[in-house]
Amino acid sequence: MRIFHSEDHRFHFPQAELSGGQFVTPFERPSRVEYVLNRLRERKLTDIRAPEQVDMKPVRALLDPGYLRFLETAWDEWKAAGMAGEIIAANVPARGMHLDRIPEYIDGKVGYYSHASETAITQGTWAAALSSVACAQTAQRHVAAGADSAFALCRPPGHHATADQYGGYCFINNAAIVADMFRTSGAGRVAILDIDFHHGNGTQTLFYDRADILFASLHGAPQQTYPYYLGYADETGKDAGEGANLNYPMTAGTGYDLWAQALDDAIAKIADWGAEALVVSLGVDAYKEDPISFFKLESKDFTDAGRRIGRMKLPTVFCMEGGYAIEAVGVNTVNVLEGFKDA
Ligand code: Q9C
Ligand code: ZN
Repeated sequence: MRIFHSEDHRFHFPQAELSGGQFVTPFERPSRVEYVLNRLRERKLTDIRAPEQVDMKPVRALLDPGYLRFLETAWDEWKAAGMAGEIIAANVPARGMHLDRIPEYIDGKVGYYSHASETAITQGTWAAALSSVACAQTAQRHVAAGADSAFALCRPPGHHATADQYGGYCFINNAAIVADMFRTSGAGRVAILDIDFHHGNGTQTLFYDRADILFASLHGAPQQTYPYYLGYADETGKDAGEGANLNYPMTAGTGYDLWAQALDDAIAKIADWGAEALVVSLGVDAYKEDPISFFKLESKDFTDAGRRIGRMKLPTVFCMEGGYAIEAVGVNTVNVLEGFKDA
């Protein structure tokens, strides 16, 4: 399996994340990628390439132009306004306030274009986010050209980002861009299977009313964990997209038996629906030792999950999402890829 990776992810290395009322070293940190690369090499998965240049056309086709301009210019505006620290949202348009008037001042724009305040924007965030998109896009082109699969080692991750909001460590939704590119490059129906511990609210929202892209997500129940305000089982899609959104929320302590049942159900529904290509939002934070999650998957379970996904025999792009048990992130991620290849 070919792997796409850019060193430019390092441009995004915020110093702080707001967690439990304190600023801590962000869970989503550059070293996560090193653990994945080391494990890939250990397992002789060495076809690791730099991505081609980012193609902004598919990005602009899916995302809000004002949001993209915001991401590109936020740091300069923040500095010009005399702010001393990293960009952290301190205000959001809450219930009863305007969602239709975008503030001019950067502090107001930051809240308008975010859905959570744990995620900092820094000087290099835009460059890193574009390099992450470039990895995903190059993987998509490789598979569209006939390869059976590819792994985009995306960082920063993407599945929490919508057309006009960042948060949950995500800025640009890599997996969504890949799915939409599969449509443009000829696939009639594309499925996105999101196995990250957190609900892929951004991906769901982007495709909620679309009949051509199915979204299925296995995740911690929103009553109990981030992103809290989306991810319930009764969110099934709307208008033409009705029936093309599948949520599998599961409660704290869920182990592989129940999780794999949800996976099998999602896989069967994706096959019945007639997907011609598959995008996997590959987070490994369902792991039992993950510091911010509550499922109980073991490392070998990721191999088994990869095998089940591989049995679908669909052209597949894996996009890296979360996983914060730093040293195990490499093993668990590569286990999915190896299980997939073994299927
Ligand atoms: N006190 C992804 O896995 N909440 N994002 C963190 C820590 C945000 C996860 C809570 C979690 C975001 C891509
Ligand atoms: Zn996650």
